[in-house]
Amino acid sequence: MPKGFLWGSASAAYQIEGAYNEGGKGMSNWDEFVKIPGKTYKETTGEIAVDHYHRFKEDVALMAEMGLKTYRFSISWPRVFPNGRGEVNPEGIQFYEELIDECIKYGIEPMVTLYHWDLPQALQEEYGGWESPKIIDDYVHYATYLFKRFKGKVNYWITINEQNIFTNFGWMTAMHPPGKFNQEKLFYQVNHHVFLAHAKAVVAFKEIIPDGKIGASFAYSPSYGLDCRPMNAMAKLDFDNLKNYWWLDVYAYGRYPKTAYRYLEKKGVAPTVTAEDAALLKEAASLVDFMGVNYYQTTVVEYNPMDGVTPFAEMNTSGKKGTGQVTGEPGVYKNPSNPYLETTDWDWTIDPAGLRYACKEITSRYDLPIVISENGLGAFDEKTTDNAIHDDYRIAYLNAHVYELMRAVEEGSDVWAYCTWSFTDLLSWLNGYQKRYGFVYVDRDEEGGSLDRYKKDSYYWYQEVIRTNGASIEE
Ligand code: BGP
Repeated sequence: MPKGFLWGSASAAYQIEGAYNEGGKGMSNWDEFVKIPGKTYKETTGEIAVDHYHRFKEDVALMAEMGLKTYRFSISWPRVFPNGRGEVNPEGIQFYEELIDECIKYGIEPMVTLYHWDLPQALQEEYGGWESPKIIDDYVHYATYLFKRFKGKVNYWITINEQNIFTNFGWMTAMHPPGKFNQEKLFYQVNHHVFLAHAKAVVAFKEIIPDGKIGASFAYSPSYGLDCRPMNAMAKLDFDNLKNYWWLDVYAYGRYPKTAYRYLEKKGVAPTVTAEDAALLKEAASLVDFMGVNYYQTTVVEYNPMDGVTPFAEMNTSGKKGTGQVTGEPGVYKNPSNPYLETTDWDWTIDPAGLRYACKEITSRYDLPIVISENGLGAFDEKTTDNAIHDDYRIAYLNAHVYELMRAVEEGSDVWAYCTWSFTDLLSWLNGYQKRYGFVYVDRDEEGGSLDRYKKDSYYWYQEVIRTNGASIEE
């Protein structure tokens, strides 16, 4: 990889910190949502998570020993502003200051995500959170406070994590807070508010830290058309406009894809865009430094008749292979499985070449540098009696993805960073603690555990990848 390449790992506050009611933290939408029976796997919560709040020094020391170049983590908005705005919580901000200083002490570049889904519950209750445009200024106030506070320490910032996912789960499938079902018009309006919050924060950022780097992280599932039947080729085009470019184009170009907008307008669910909004989105798009990409899998696209499948279906959250179902938009597209690819136990396709595809498409469409802000394998891991974890399947997965990433760089993509999901094991939002992603095993399950840390085989493997700057990757 190019000199200075940022080999990293990523996490999110709610999934690792725990200490949900300590240090003056306010409640988040997730603290409340997980109390609703049936929403999470075996009713798991992040109340303790993997206790990173109390063990961050141990975790960062493990990162340093591995040689990690960057650590991407998120700041919990309600830990910093318990009411969403107003007075800052000194203990909350101190925690992040110490975490950042600890990273810097070891030469690990901190990469901060401002919003990884844990919204102050106070704002949810006051005006419906992202449903109200009022959130834009509250988000910008929060972001601006952090830019000023950590200027000179944090160079890489991510405004929003996976806007496409949290809004879809929050307002369409009811699987994330606020748990609303099939509210399509609201879904697009909420997204518009998120775009404006992102854009305003980017503009403010460039005034405060002009030489810093900022972008959003998108959950990018590149699509493959099922075959060359024109109706399937058209379905792929429509899918891309509605499910990928709807977000990517706004971040990079500052505008919605026209044909998708027209389709949604006809359906009566397009967001209202004022001239002022349009100008702000354009301005921010001219200022973003990179496209953040969370890459896990690709999608197949086929035409879906009017009486075909809907966006609503059972999701595999148990790790029992084959329990996921096909979804789609009636009259437009559906996403059947890919017979050429293996899947994980949670039915996610394993497609290393898709990562190269994603990079190349972003490079040719947007010509922006790329930060791979997440990529990894969720798996059942087993700790042996001598405390080893032989996760050769994870090594194979990551090796193949990094190999393809290196090819994307060779083929012209400007990639700055590669963050695996995740460094330690952590809570999966809907899949409990049994779906593990880390290089470091955390001794806990759905019921609890000692929370002790153990290095997996993949820990030593990544250590070598970093030491050789990718030369140890096998073809
Ligand atoms: C992304 C999220 C992460 C993480 C990851 C793995 O969508 O940004 O927070 O959870 O996916 O997903 P899961 O935990 O569902 O396996």
